[in-house]
Formats: sequence, C-alpha cells, structure tokens
Amino acid sequence: MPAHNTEIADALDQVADLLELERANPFRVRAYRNAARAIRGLGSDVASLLLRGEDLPAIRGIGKDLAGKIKELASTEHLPLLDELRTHVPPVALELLRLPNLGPKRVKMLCDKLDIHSVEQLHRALLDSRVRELPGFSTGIEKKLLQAIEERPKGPARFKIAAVEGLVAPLLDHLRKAPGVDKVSVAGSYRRCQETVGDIDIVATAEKGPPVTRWFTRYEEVARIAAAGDTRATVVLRSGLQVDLRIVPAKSYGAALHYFTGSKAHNIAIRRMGQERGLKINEYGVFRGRRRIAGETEAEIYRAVDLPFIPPELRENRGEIEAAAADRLPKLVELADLRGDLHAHSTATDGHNSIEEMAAAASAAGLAYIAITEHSRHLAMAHGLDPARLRRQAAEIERFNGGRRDITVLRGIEVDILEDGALDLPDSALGELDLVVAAVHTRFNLSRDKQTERILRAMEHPHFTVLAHPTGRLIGEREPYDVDMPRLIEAARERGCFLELNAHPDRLDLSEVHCRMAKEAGVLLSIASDAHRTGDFAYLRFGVGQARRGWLAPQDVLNARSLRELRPLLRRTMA
Ligand code: DGT
Ligand code: CA
Ligand code: CA
Repeated sequence: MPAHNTEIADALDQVADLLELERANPFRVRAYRNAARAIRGLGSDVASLLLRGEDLPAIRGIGKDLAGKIKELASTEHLPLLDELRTHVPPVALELLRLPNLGPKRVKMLCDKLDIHSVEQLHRALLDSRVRELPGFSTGIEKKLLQAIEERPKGPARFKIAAVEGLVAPLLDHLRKAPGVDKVSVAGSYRRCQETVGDIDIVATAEKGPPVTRWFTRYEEVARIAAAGDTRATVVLRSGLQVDLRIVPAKSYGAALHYFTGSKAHNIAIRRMGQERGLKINEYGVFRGRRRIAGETEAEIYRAVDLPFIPPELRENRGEIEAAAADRLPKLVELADLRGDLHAHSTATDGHNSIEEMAAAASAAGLAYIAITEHSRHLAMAHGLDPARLRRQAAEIERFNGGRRDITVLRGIEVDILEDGALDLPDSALGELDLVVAAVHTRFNLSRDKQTERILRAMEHPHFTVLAHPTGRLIGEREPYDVDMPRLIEAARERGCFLELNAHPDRLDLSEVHCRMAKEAGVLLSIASDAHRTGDFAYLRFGVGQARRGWLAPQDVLNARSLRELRPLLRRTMA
C-alpha cells in the first residue's frame, strides 16, 4: 500500500518528536521536521511519482539517507526506524510533548519519576501537588499545565475562518478607538486566509502601549485575561477564541506585521536571507549592525532581501520565496475577478430562496451569471429533482432570463454520482442543461481504488462538467473520502472538465494543495458558493482566500470567465 504525502509527513514528524525525546542531535531532529513540512506542501503525490519510476522532486535539505527513508515510507507505508524509536518511549510521551512548558526533558522526568501513563494521570498528579516537587518544575508550570489540561476537551481546538470573521471585525472596531492608537491590523493565520485558525494575532501602532493594552483587555467580549503588559496582551474571548495583541511604534509596523503574519517557516527563511546579506531581521525592523535600515512597511522588509512583496496567503515557504526571487509570483485571483457562480440551490430542493431572489442577490453581489444546480432525485432528503421537475424548472429559468438584463441564470443540476459511477439522471435530461455539476453524497467509505474508479466513471459521462466538493470533507467533522486526487485531476485535464473549489466555510473543498496541483495540470477550478440562501454568495470570499493559498490566478478560475468565454468551455467536445 503506497502512502499519501500527509501520512509520510506525519511519520517524519513523529520521528522528529521521538528523536527529540531521546535528546538526539538537534540538526537531525530539524532535518526530519523540514522534510515533513516540505512533503506536506508538495503539489504532487510522492508515492505516485515513485511508482511511475520518477525520482523524488528536489527538496532542499533532504539528503540521501532521508530520501531513502521517504521512499521506504512511500512504497510500504512503513518505517522500521519509527517502530524502533517507539519502543524507547511510552505512548503518552508524545501526547505530553504537546502540552505547554513540557519539552523532552520534563516529559521524561514525568514518565520516569511519577510513572505517568496518561494525561489523566498527569492531571491527578498536578492536583495532588506531586509535579511541582520534581526538579525543573515549579508552581508556575503546575498552574499552566492544569489550565491547559482542563481547557483541553472544550470545543474544537481550531476555529473555522467564518466563525472567526464575525468575532474579529467588532474587535478591530473596538481597538481602532483605543487611546493613541494609529494602525490596527490582523496578522497570523487569519491574515494568511488559512481555513482554520488557532488564535488571532493583532498588530497595532501607538506611541504609548499601556493605554492600548488596558483598552483591549476591557473589551466587553473578554472572558479571561491571560497576560497583559505594556506592549502585549493575550485575552480569551467568551467564544473561547484567544487573541494576542502586540503594540509597536510606527517605525516597526511593517516588521511586526511581517513577523506576526508568519508563517513561521516563511519568517525563518526570510530571516536567513537577511543573514546572508549581513542583516538582522526581527519584529522591530531590519538592522545592519545597530542601524535600522527598514521596518515601517512590509514592502521594505522584502526589499531588504531583494524580493518583491509576497502576498500573505503565499507565505508558507512552499516555493513562494524562490518564485518571488525569479519574479514568477502568480498574480493571485481576487473576489472582484469572479464573474459568476456555478453552484446554487433554490426552494425547489433544499434552498431557502426562489430563483428570482437568488438571481437578484447574485446580481447585487456583482455577478453576471449563476447556475441553479438543484439536487437530483437520489437525494430524497433534499427533495431532489426527477426529469419532469428538472424540465419544468428549466422552462421557468428560460422565462426568467427573457425578462432580465443584469444577470443570466444557467440551467444546471447537482447530480448524484451513484455508487457504481453512474449519474442519477438519464442522459436525455442532463443533455438539455447548460452544465452538470456532479457530486458524491453517499458511500464515503469506499476503498481508495473503488472511490477513484467511481468518480472516474462519472467523469467519462458525456455531460459531466464540474466535480463538486471533490473530497467531501467537512472541516473538523468529516474526513475527506479516500480518493486518488492526482488521477482525478489528470482525468479532468484529459476530458476537458473541471473541479470545484466549494467556498462554503465548512467545506473549502478542494484543499489548497490540490488547488495548486490542478493549476499545475492546467485544470480550471470553479470557485462556487453552493448557496442555499441569498446571503450565501458572501461565501465566495472564503473560496477566493483558499484559491489564493493554492496559487490560483484569474486565468486558472472557470468562473472568472465572462459568460461569453464560459459557454464554449461548458459545451464539452466529447465524441
Ligand atoms: P495559528 O494561530 O495556529 O492558526 O497559526 P499562526 O500562524 O497564526 O501562529 P501563531 O499565532 O502561533 O503565531 C503568529 C505568527 O507569529 C506566526 O505565524 C509566525 C510568528 N511566530 C510565532 N512563533 C515564532 C517563532 O518561534 N519564530 C518565528 N520566526 N516566528 C514566529
Ligand atoms: Ca494565530
Ligand atoms: Ca498567536
């Protein structure tokens, strides 16, 4: 069984954790961590490459020995070194490592001296004051550990971007009114448009910090103040979301924004480029010796290392620095580039608004076309359409188009892909539509081979246009089904069909990595809201954020085409 990139990367990360517990050479630990990160960010499936007899893509910092290990992992899903290392440490050690203030040394101490085998046992030991007695521990650490353990099970560890958006906007409004504050900006994973965020990071400028941190901690939504000082503060909001605030002088704004936007891997790479030029880069500025040579804007930071500005969504050290150096950064797609939306529902199935209402809302959102794509009959729960109802709806849409100039409604369907790869409606019905969006809604648990075959068969269908939410995942709720995405992308390229980037914030499906893979294969993506009510067209901006993380430019996006350019692309040329 070949392994996927994420499995390979997880295994390499585990090796790093275990080596760290053994207090192995830090360079060796770092080599595994870097390799894990590089493989996680790769656009192509390492195992399929190797199977095809191709070599590993050149990844910086992966030497011969490590490359051998990766090959072994990719082909056998197994790494003897990992098994070996696991026998050296109790399983709980890895879990403990993730708690605050616990490095390899203290974890070893807990396991050896207190015979801890579970986090629950550690909790009891903390409550019995047994931990603070150990060398290297203190009541301060005891308190932090207790807090971390007691807060652990509550709610999801990470927040979905849509939930965070609603919390951040009013907080920023509050901060902009703080005494003496000038600029306020969100940084961190939120600014990089990651699909989920761990916490919110905010950078503000002010001459004097203390009045600003005081103002911040008095925000009405604050449930708990975790830390508050003169230039920084951390609070937990009532929703459970943590917010870190940093206050810097105006001359450090760009440097601080850059530092706290991350990602950490990107920062480290930029800092290293600075070092090569004899510069020191930190959150206060860029320094040559003790002289500050840049720091007020992010553009200055990049200029100091001879790079153009790199958009936040790309800052993951996945090749963006090399691309910037070669002046080959993509011009990323923007919300305003979207001309239409190819996936929306109405009251005919499980939507909440009529076709007229949906069209009016889309027009108000600046779109020139939408496709109405109801569920098909197999999805009885959603009151899916049969051929007769579909035909009636198509006639209704034609009447609507006759009376409107501002927006065109395309006749579509979100047809179920049945277990054997057949589509849920007959060719005669599908052939009358402008496009056919097809989706897997059942049997998520098929084997990788069966699931892949199922979808490939559906794609061979002459009327197949777009594969909706291609992996079926629901963030934090349902794992993606197991499918060979490189093969689906290849098939889409051969057959001239498209993949959807479903913009619903619970889905954001395709992932950024697969978006980039599709782009590299020349397969266009449909960034689609999957709107079930008029307000849902606003989801498109989350899709655009994800698309930007996947390096997509307007020309990579199907619905960045005008209707006139779109029509011939929808008319498939299968013999
Ligand atoms: P999150 O909160 O888990 O969704 O992800 P981030 O990226 O927002 O991470 P966070 O909140 O821990 O830190 C914010 C940024 O601060 C991070 O993206 C980069 C920067 N940063 C944090 N720790 C380090 C570090 O040890 N070294 C460097 N160079 N940068 C760091
Ligand atoms: Ca963060
Ligand atoms: Ca943070």
